[in-house]
This record gives sequence, C-alpha cells and structure tokens, in this order.
Amino acid sequence: MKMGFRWFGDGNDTVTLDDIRQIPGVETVVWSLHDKPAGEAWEVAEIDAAIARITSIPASARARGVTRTLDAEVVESVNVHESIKAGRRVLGLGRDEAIENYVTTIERLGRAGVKVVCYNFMPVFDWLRTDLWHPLPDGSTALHYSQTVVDQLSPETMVEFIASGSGGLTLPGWEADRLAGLPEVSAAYEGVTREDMYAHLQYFLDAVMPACEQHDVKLGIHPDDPPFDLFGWPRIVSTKQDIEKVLSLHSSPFHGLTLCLGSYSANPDQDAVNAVETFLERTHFAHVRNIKHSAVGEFTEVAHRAREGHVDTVGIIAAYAHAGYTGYIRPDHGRHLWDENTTRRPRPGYGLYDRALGIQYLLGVWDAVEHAGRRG
Ligand code: DNO
Repeated sequence: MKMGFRWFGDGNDTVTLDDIRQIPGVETVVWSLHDKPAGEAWEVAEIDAAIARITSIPASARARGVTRTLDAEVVESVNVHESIKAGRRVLGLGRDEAIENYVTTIERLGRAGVKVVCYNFMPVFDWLRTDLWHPLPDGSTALHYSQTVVDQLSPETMVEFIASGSGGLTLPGWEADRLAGLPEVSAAYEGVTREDMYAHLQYFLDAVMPACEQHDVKLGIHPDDPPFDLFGWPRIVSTKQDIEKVLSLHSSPFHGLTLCLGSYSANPDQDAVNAVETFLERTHFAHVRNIKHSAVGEFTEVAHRAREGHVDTVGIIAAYAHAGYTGYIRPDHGRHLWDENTTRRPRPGYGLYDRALGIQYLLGVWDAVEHAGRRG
C-alpha cells in the first residue's frame, strides 16, 4: 500500500509540499491540473512541470538538509466532459472529440510515470455538501450534508452557495467553466436514463482502455458523492449493485475503482468493509474517511477514528492490510482544526491537521495488523 495526500498546487492550496513531506508515511502526492477545463488534452509541458514541482526538493529546503522525496503517481482527477456522460454534444464539444483528448491525456500521463487516474461519472455536479463549515461539538468545523436543504434549492442556488463558501479558491467539481454552462449542461441530460448512462460509460471505457493498458495507467471511477440522484439527474455509481454493474462494463483489469468509502457509506444500507473485500482486485485507489449520520439523508464528516462516527475505518484498513493491498490509499476530507480557519484558511475538507492525524490513525491500524500477522 502506498499512502497519498491530496494537494491542489501552488497558489491553489494553503497546505505546502514542505508540510506534506513532514507527515509520516506519505509517499504519494495526489494531484491534478485544476485549472484545466474538462474535455481539453493536458499538455506535456504542463504535466512535466507539475510532476517536477512535486518530486523535486527546492534548493532552499535542500540547504536545510531536507532529503525526503514524494512521488506523483496518482492524479485526481482527469474530469470527464459532460458530452461523454450525456452522450451528446455539449458546450461546443462532441463526445468523440472529448474522448480523443482524454486518451491523449492518459498517454501523456502514462509516459510521465503516472500510475492511477481517478475520475467520476456524476452528471453536472461532482461532490455536494450543504454546509462547508459546520460547527462540531469540539469547536472544529467540518463538511455537512442535508437532503432536506438540497430539496429546497435549485441547481443555480447550489452553485452560488458553494462559490460563497470556497474562500475564493476553485473547488474541484465546481470549476467556473463547467458551471457557466449550467442551463445547457442540465438540458443535455433531459431524457437520459440510468441505462443510457451505463451505455455512455461503456462507450468511454471501450475507447480509453487500450491506451490505459498500453501506457500502464489504471483508471479508478469514484462513487457518487453523495450516493443519491440529485435534481433528477441519474447517478449510476452509488450502491454495491451499481459498482458491480460498472465493473462488468469492461473486463480490463485497468478499469477499476477509486473506492471512496465515505461517499459509499453516506447510504447507511451499504457495508463498507464488505465493499473493500468484494472489490479488492479492482480497487486501484481508496479514500478513507468517517461520517456520522444524524437523520435520514443527513450526515457530518468527523475524525477518521472509527468510534467517532459510523464508518468502520478500522475494519476497512484491517481488510486492506490482511489482503496485502498494493494500491494507493489517501485519507479523505478532514475537519478544520485549531487555528486553521483563521490562519491557514484551508479548502473546505482539505485542511492540513485533521488529514495528517487521520493518516496516523489509518497507518496505526495497518501497522498493528501487520505486526499481529508477524507474531502469528
Ligand atoms: C471531493 C472529492 C471529489 C473527487 C471526484 C473524483 O472532495 O472527493 O471531487 O475528487 O469526484 O473525480
């Protein structure tokens, strides 16, 4: 297993690579070109520059004796253009052209040494929360979701709400280019059924898998977050049955999952540990975090420790450790802690401290399982 940490890039994240280097156990920086509109091919020079930034140690740090390096083997995400998901021309781009650019990006990332690319197939919106700075009883804040609130909002008000809570940073999945075209994008899904969405995903996989195999890049689809249909648009990666169906769409071992266990567990009927075990062979990347359900369709993100919420994070990591999982894991969203909200002003869910604490907890479980194994 390789532990990763998501980083949004210079000027786009209040966490630094120097910070990440000091978190014990982190080997991989999970990155992306966040200002790249979905549908465009990533340029070789941009890829090389991003990877060089992550993998090299600046001279100033070297002078302080820093030698610890990080790799850049995981990209989260290369976003899938709406034309591919909706199966028709959207925002001036046809799906075949968008797929061609996706294939070019995969080829270039593979040549640059990237091993896993994460993506999602959610229509229009990516992840969604209704409170980005929800107060917790311990004085920290965290992401919160309430279906009742969503039911009272329109897609347009949702966009305004997320933008107002972002602190001026571009939030992944809520990029301006995607949202500027909201009326057109949303109209493109009219009449698109779940079955159509699976067919569109299969069409995409058929086109990109040869490049993945040739360039040794594994593709991991991220489950819907939250795992419910929103605003009437069909979401197709929400439950265990959905994931089974998704995996059946293409037999290549390079087609697999970014198994986000927090997203998956937002539906209390799903069993996260069972999903880990069932989908182990096809899990290229796992996101591990904890949530606490407060009512039907309502949850708050809490610390990674299992007993803080309703996700069995111990069972999840133990299952991976017992199986000798060799893919990537990252902690997922954390609370915003200590003086972070006033000093560092983190991205919602992506502060430094709680994710660093979370990693130590996850690695503690991992090490304990390995240790017990050695003692027989
Ligand atoms: C939010 C993230 C998502 C995720 C994408 C994957 O915090 O979990 O934006 O990166 O859905 O494509």
